[in-house]
Amino acid sequence: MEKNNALFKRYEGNPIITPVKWPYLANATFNPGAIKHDGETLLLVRVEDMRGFSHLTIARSKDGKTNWRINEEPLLKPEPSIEEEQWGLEDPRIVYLEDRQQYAITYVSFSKGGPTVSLALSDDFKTVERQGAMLPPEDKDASLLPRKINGRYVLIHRPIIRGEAHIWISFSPDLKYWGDHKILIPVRPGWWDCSKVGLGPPPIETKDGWLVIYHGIRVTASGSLYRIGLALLDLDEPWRVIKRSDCWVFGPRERYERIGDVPGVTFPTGVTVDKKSGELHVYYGAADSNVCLATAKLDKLVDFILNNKTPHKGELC
Ligand code: BMA
Repeated sequence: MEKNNALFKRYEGNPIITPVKWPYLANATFNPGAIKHDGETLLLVRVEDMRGFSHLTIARSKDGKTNWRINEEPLLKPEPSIEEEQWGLEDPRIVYLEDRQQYAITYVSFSKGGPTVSLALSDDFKTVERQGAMLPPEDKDASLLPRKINGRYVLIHRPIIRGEAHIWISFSPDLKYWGDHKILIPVRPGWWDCSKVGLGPPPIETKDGWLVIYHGIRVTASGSLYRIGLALLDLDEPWRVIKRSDCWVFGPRERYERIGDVPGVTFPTGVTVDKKSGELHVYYGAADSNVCLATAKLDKLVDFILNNKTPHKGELC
């Protein structure tokens, strides 16, 4: 039973997208990018094929919950002639870039040097223009901010440096050359997010700052637990973390989060915001198998993070 005061509420129709109902053969459908497009919710779903390689295919729904219409063809599939697309494309994040009036899709691609983050731009989700790898491997979990800050694009991402998996922030004048790299949200030794952290969906702009939903990993005797935390970045200086939640606010609990190809994984990658009601739809991969939905109120999340509240028994997650 979900408590009334839980920050995130699981949709009762979870999972909303499964490989069983996918229009073509797929092993898993999970970790989708999300955005509102043409008055509908558009998910760019990671589809793992029966070779273990992933591609990205569009699913649309009017209410963001039911009646998903799935394209027959991927929007982006690995192109063997491209060096960084040898073993699939994964975990897209989507933003609408205000200055260019284009959608930017950041996704994980795999070169022989390891996973890294690539960028594709699209006007209409019918065609995409690949921009190539943004930074050298190893890198994952990346999103742009939807607008430039002080004339520069902002990328939040998760390189692995010296074996450490912290969230970093980088800047670029042109989406091509990146610099001023800084650690933004480090792992916390001993905590629930001690092993690795990574950005979830694109940060959400609020009057109090950029709300970051991130995943934190603890490696246990029976595998990794992927749970969700919150942070708030300064609006004008997003390299400054104003707040970070002590506790995780969402984590694997339901059967569909505990049973699947990778048990114990909740992995949010997409969010849509209803400006009128302030309701968020957070789309996440459950156990690397299915797409699920959790809803939340934006003002409640911001209030929670600003006051760094401690949950009572049964609350929040
Ligand atoms: C991460 C990514 C995700 C995946 C998660 C859990 O490293 O590869 O795509 O959902 O691991 O397996």
